[in-house]
Amino acid sequence: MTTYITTPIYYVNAQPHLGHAYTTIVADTYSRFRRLCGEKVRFQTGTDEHGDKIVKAAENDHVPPQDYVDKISALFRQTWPLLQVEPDHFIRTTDAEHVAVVQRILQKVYDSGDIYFDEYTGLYCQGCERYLTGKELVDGNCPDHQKPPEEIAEQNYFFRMSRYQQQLLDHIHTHPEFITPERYRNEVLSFLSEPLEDLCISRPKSRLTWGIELPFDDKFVTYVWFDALINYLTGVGYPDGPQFAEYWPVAEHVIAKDILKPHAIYWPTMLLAMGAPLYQKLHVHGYWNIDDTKMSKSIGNVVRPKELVQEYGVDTVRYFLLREMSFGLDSSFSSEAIVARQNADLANDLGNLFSRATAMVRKYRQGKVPAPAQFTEADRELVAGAENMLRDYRQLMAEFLFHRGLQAVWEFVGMANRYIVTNEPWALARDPQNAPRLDTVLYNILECLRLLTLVLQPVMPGAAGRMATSLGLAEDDERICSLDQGGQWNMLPPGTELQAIDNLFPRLDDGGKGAEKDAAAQRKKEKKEPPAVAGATLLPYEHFQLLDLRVAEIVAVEPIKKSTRLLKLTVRAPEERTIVAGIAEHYTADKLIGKQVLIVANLQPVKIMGVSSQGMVLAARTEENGQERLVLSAVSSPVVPGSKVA
Ligand code: ME8
Repeated sequence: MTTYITTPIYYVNAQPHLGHAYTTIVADTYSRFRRLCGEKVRFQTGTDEHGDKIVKAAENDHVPPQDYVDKISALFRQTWPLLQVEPDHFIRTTDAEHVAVVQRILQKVYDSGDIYFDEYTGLYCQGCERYLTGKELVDGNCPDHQKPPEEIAEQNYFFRMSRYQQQLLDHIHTHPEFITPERYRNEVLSFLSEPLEDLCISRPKSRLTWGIELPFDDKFVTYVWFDALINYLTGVGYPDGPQFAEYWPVAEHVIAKDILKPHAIYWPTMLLAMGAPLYQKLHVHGYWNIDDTKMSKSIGNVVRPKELVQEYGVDTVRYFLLREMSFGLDSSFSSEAIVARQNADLANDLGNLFSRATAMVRKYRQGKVPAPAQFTEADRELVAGAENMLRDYRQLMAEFLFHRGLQAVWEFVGMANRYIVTNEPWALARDPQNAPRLDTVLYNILECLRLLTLVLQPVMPGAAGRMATSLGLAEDDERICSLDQGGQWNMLPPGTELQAIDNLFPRLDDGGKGAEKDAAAQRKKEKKEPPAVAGATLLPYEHFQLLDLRVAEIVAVEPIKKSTRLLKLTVRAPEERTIVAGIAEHYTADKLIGKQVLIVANLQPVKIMGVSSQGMVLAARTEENGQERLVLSAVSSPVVPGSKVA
């Protein structure tokens, strides 16, 4: 199997920012994921260097266009290594081979009669570099650039786009995966429900010279979109390079919603006209806003990838962007959000699991991977949890649902943390008779770490490399680089020596700045909208999302010695865990067994009266006749234990 994945080629009229970084990290992660699946991958990005906008930017910079595009294109090229983005090819539309391919295609489409000369009067938006239809305007303005378009009348060449409308519609109907997520497919279908106009594909040299000359009329240059889209073909050696046949039929493009129309309408109709197969998939994502505001130079809130990496480190940046944005929807970036993810998901959940587990192996087994003995039910559950995670991860990452793929991974991180708590290696270590059990428990925890290293490779290649080193594995070891070779249990060779590494994800201290800012923002917000419940603090939705609330079924109840208030509950959610609850004065064991209650499932375990409690049961606290009463939470009809509450 092969994969060809591309990003848009970015305009060189602006320096790389968070939006460019996101799309390119997505494409890089996907290409690494496909490699992890054993596929041959080609990943291409690059720069779009022709057109009005670029000429204006060069003028502002007081340099000739060629010098200007060389400078900004280099900035893009230099940014990707900082983000551990490793494209196989970086294309520029000023590359001689690209110019030749564009001219070849223009001539072909012209010869077949799909390009004609005509006079046109239209509404031209400089920002979009295209004519807008009256329908697209909002209050007379371009909706993206908030400016009225100029009315321009000129003679130009046109591509008979309308001729391919029906063929494109048929293709979209018969290939539901052609444009995803579905909302964008629907947007394109709605656009195609009206007759398509032909596309103006030239600019007279009297107005613009910085472009690719039309091969059949030297008084015109090519419209920048017709030139730019063809980069995807040039990059794989169109029309007869050896890579073209291999990669073009499996091409997948990643873009944001701003350039949906050129990619979903112009591009496939161009391909139909030149007789080339259509690309396979178009993956469309939403926009990053900054603190809920549109990112823009004039507001001065543009986030630069280099600064992000300097502040948070590349692994955190990559993880945050992929985890935080639901692919297809808009998302808001803030430093509070990235710090919260670093501290909760990376430092607490994953980092602690790693340091705790490896420290125990060093302490109890001189830092060597022990050989496992017989598996118990708890071990088999852990293995089943890993298998579920691997299955979900594979499917979700393949579908570009990165945020959900990572959620599945973090559920497994939680499971591994709970496995440590329930199996208490420190207690096993006290009695040499438990040595085989301790070996097994430690081995299983190390296998969790290895599988986490494997699945996190595409997302955080740097951190995964350090995780591999700590497990005593080479960075290119198949057990952490191949889902097929490494995606099973029992792969870590006993006897392997662990290596000491620095703390994987140190907690970020924001010096209280975040808290202060939060409080200030909170006060501002509260002025606008009073809390729903007097005295309650309003939580940002993201904080609520950090809670893992689940339905748990109580399967056993034991009193806790010397306590009149506490009960030790064994619950299934769906795996068994112990929770200590202060409900002994309100419920007897027979009233509790079989009851389904709501729990917080991702609290850090705490020891209460010598019992490790892994979660919290939710209950209402009321007062009756001056007496406190606790009433357990419940669901209105029975559900599968472990069901998520949201
Ligand atoms: O449109 N959030 O180039 P461009 C998320 N040259 N992604 C964003 C973003 C944001 N706020 N802002 C930009 C062009 N992007 C053409 C493309 S392709 C043949 C020609 C990302 O520099 C996103 O991928 O304006 C978007 O589609 C792209 O940058 C636009 O880049």
